[in-house]
Amino acid sequence: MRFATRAVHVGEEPNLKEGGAGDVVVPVHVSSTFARAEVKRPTGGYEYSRTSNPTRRALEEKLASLEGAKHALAFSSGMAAEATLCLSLLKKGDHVIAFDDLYGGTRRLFTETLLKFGLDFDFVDARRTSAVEAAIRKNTRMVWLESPTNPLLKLCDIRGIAKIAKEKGMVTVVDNTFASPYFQNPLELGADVVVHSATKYLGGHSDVVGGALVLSDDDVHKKVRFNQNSVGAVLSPFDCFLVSRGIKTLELRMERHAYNAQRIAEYLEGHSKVKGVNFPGLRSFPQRSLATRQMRGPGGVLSFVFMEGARETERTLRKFKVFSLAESLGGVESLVEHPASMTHASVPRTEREKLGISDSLVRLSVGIEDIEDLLSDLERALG
Ligand code: P1T
Repeated sequence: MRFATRAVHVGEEPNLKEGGAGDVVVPVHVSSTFARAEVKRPTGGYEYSRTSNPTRRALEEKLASLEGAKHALAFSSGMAAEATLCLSLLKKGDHVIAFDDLYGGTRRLFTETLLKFGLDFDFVDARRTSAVEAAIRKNTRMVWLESPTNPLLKLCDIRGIAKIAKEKGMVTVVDNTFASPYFQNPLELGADVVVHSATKYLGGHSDVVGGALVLSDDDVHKKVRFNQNSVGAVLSPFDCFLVSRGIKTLELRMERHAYNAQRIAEYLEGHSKVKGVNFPGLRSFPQRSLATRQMRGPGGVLSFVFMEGARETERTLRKFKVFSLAESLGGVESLVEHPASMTHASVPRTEREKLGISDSLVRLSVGIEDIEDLLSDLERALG
């Protein structure tokens, strides 16, 4: 089955057996526990909802299908998924190589939470595969990538890096939140684990916080599943329903997000108050050939450098009317934000500036509204 069909149907096949109601939408199983007929064996395969739940199971099947994977696990946030993955695969003394441009919260998890447990991190410019290779140590266990990155939309060669990592026995993790499974499937490129903030395109409506891990290796799955139950940061049944519902329109939404973002990127590129635009769909995008090789579309997030300084940038951000000034991305509504003071405020200033996250950088999550209204809003705000 093709993507849009799987997005609608996988995990939600109606139960037409005797006694099944035939729901075309998986029911929200709110029960925290499940009764059994015998002491030693759960009758329907379910025991307790932290361990597993039928609504969560349905979502996990859908997620695995969309990433072409064997397994998926749904968490209470993207950060919960990331933390559980690290707890499952790393131990004291291990070294991780991470892309230096990452969501600020991921960087904070590494440098402020996990560092305390004796893990070591190196942040490298993974646009150059050779920089990743040069950072490998004897104790390197994991390579952590985002592609495209948040907020600068940098790409890395997932296939090339995963190949090197595999040869050295390291796990390659790719945060696929920005592309969504509609535009990119990192496991097909050789990655081992895909991370999603389901809060973004998967949920799609800014009404749920969730996360996911998607993978095919049975051993890794066993470890992560054990720790998902042990740590307990699972997605609630109602939130699983919301994410499953969101995914059904993922293809339609992503097509519109990408179309609107392309129009806006091209408009901004020609604007006299804009110094540069970061968007994989632009002809001028420096990694254009890599983008067309590993992605099926550019996504709906872009960032641009405003010609003005910090104060004028802040003043401009307050002038938007259709775009809301807010963190997050991937919802149907357009959002504008200031990475240096919002999503990436936890990254030290010197590091931010080195990466290109200046006080004049603005990030847009382009929604699915009418493009003419979005362009007028930009014109008014920048004008
Ligand atoms: O917010 P949460 O669901 O916990 O997901 C964290 C996360 C992980 N990975 C990427 C690439 C992300 O962008 C995020 C969350 N990002 C934002 C809230 C933001 O505005 O960038």
